[in-house]
Amino acid sequence: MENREIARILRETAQLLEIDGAIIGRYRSYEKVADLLGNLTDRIEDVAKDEKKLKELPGIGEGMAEHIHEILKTGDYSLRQKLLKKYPPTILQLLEVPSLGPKRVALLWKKFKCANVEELEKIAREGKLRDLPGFGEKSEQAILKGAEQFKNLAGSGRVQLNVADEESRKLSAYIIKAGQDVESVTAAGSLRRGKETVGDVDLLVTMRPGGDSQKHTHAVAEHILKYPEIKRALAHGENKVSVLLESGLQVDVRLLAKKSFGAALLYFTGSKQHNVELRGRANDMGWTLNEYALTTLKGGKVVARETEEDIYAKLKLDYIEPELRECTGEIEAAEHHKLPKLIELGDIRGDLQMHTTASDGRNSIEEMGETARKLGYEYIALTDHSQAVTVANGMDERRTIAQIKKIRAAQEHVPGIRLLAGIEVDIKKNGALDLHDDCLAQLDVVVASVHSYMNLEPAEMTDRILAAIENPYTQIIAHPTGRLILRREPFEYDMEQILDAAAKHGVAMECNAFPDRLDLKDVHLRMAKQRGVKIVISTDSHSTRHLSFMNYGVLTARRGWIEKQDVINARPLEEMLAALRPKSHQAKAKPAMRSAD
Ligand code: DGT
Ligand code: CA
Ligand code: CA
Ligand code: ZN
Repeated sequence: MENREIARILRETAQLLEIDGAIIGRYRSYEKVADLLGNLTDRIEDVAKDEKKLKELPGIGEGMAEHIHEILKTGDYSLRQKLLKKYPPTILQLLEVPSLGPKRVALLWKKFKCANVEELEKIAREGKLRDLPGFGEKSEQAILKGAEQFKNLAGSGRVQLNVADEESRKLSAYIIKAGQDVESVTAAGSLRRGKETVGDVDLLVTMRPGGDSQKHTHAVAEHILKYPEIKRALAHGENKVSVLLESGLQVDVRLLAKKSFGAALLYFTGSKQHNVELRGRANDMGWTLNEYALTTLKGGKVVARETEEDIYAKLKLDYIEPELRECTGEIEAAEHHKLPKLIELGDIRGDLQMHTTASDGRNSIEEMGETARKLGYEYIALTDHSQAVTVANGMDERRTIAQIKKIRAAQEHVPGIRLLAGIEVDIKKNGALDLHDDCLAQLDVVVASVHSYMNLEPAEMTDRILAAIENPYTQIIAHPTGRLILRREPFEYDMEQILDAAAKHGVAMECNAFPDRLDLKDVHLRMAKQRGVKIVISTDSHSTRHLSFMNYGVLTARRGWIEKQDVINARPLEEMLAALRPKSHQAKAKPAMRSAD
């Protein structure tokens, strides 16, 4: 069982307990362990084999250890099941509606037996909420808006890219084990295109020549249906199996002959709109394109089908990477040999945002450095939070200076990778940075970002970010729109104006690779590139495990047509430092300031 799955069960238990009116200490203990699992490097399933190690983890005592064993053994937790008999499972949805918390959800249940978002909307529209204790007309409106947001976000039935990716890898590894007849398992659909959320996973399974008879295909389908993490089978045809996994994710598996793999991969990768354009083009050339092959209109003679490259070439197009297949000009670019040469994971030379135990990270400077070195990086910046972010134990000037010293000292113990002293300095409500200039001047990398007052009016938010960009110490704006995928909408502001200012002042924009963020997103990255804004792809890691999220940032950047030359941290150390907004600039902008280095 994955940590994420166990964390979900514990978190739901905590939420149900809170709705049920349990005392705070009781449900918080479940929440704390759920948080812990989210950041744990090791699989708890492995840790739990050693009772002593399990109980050494913070927050896990005798009782909690027993609960974890129960979950590992049964795949569920009896207390959660018991509570779910008392309340409908959909009541957990209500907790994800912005402006509703457990107390209000409990009240809604008590008064109206309301346990899902549709009922909530109905009650709110009928004006029945405003008279409840602690509600009022204003919160009724807020709840209606929240319900709408929920339907676009958490209630959309989509999952984050990393969740789909991990589930897809696990299932693929299982299918490969079906035996000799399976040659390959490939993810298609939105997952292959690297979309930030995935509706369902599309897997293509090719059979070895000779092993692709109906009998063999049938055996593979039977094997797939025995996958332990299936909640239920949705469809089971001759060449297609659709299943719903325990995690709630749907997977469509298609079994096909190797000879038409290219045509099938092209078709099932999509996007639908890209396919429509390709089919139109094929028709204009006197051919027809479907999931089996590109063939002549008359006579049905096969023109191409084995590889995507073949098919694109016959259509007189350069090969189009999956991330670009969104029908936003890629076909025209392919026709005129104008496609970008997209950034690749292997181009990345360092990571410029991560946290350590100095603020809200789980690992030390040395541990982060060591893991990054193993990933093959030349440099990293350690960027803990500044004081305004109190929930994350942000650092004031004194602690920041001490942290710089610690990073310099840690360098001795971590050879082979350069440890840069950085900060993720908070952008305050008025746009000022959260630390004194003379403190900021001593840092190698200054990353600035918003963590509070996220609902300002667009004009005020634009001015706030503009002020941060105009501050001569700001080098990178991190997670610029603040969105949390499927959970929180982006800030509203004038993106074009912000990007123009970033270009003018030489401030880089981050593509935050943390899969909950992916911020800037693809469309904004493309806008940034068109303005010559420099891009940084950083993981915003809070543990060593998160450092490998870089992959999702790169996918997002590729969807934004980003090339190696656009990305600062695809450059060697000295060039990267030279590409950051210069420190000399700071001295010039503020003549009274003496640079500290
Ligand atoms: P998703 O699952 O909502 O994240 O997005 P996709 O793009 O994976 O969409 P999905 O799973 O419905 O279909 C996978 C691909 O299969 C899609 O990108 C294009 C292709 N496809 C599916 N149905 C149709 C169709 O009716 N017409 C065309 N042209 N292509 C289709
Ligand atoms: Ca799909
Ligand atoms: Ca599908
Ligand atoms: Zn942040």
